[in-house]
Amino acid sequence: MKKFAGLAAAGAILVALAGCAGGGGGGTADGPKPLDELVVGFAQVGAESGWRTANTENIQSSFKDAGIELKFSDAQQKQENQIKAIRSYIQQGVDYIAFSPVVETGWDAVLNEAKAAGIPVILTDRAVDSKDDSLYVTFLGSDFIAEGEKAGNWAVEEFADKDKVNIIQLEGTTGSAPALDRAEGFANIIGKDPKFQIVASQTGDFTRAGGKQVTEALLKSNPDVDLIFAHNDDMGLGAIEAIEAAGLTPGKDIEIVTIDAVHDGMQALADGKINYIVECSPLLGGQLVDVIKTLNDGGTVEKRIITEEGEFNQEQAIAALPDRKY
Ligand code: GYE
Repeated sequence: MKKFAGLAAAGAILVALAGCAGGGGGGTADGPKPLDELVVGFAQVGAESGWRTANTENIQSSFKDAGIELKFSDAQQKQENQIKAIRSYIQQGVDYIAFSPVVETGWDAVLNEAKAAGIPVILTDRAVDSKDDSLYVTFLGSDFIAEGEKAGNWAVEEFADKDKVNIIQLEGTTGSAPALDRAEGFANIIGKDPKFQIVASQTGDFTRAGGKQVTEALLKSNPDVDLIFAHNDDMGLGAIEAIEAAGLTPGKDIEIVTIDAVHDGMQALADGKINYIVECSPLLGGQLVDVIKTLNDGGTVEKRIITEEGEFNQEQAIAALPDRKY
């Protein structure tokens, strides 16, 4: 297994080369701005999941520790709110804007406004779908296609002896990078063998309530399900409730594979109710602060900074839980 491969390298991906960061930002021709004079605006997606809560806490504490002022907004999973927050950061003349785009498309106009104002934008966690990659300095976050592929590879091994595997897929927020890419990665692997059939696939919007509601409805129309692939732990946790309410045993009658590895998901895995979790780390705050410091010093960063992650089976979850920070 490839667990934790390269984890140590994750913090070392930033490169500081000579040259201009592109756009304005804190660093000026006179040299870097003192950190306590920098102002960063962060437009968060919402508070939809355990992952998001951990991500928000980590970002806020990383900026506090670095002594950099952070303006923070929560868009409640609505793109229009995120666009408003970004516009307000532009008006306030912050030094940098960072955000996690709720969906992939529809950002060019507001990002052009930031560019015109000379404010560098850093994408954290989720990508945008734009032809113009000059609209952001870097995209810092996980490889969601690889995460979907890891879930698919586990399913191939787990069901090696079965002739037919019926799958329900609980999708994340429609149009979001992690929902699109995790579905694609999973399909890349299971699509090679026709014994795997996705009998139903619907969005649960990355929430526990959504996962429960969708699973309840889908189990009624698809009584013969072997596996649920949930795009995050929270929807998997909702699915557990729905499976139990249907008088079945999660983890046995219906197996579950999820992505994230937040505390409640890991507990369910340790309890045998989830069968496997692919890790997606929410701890992006330190890397985001490093990017901003590098740009402030007049350096450049790589256009894509990928977070390295592991995978957990039930024994590994039991071993990892006591030290898990989120
Ligand atoms: O997996 C999910 C959250 O964008 C990677 O968003 C993030 C996803 C995460 O709601 O739990």
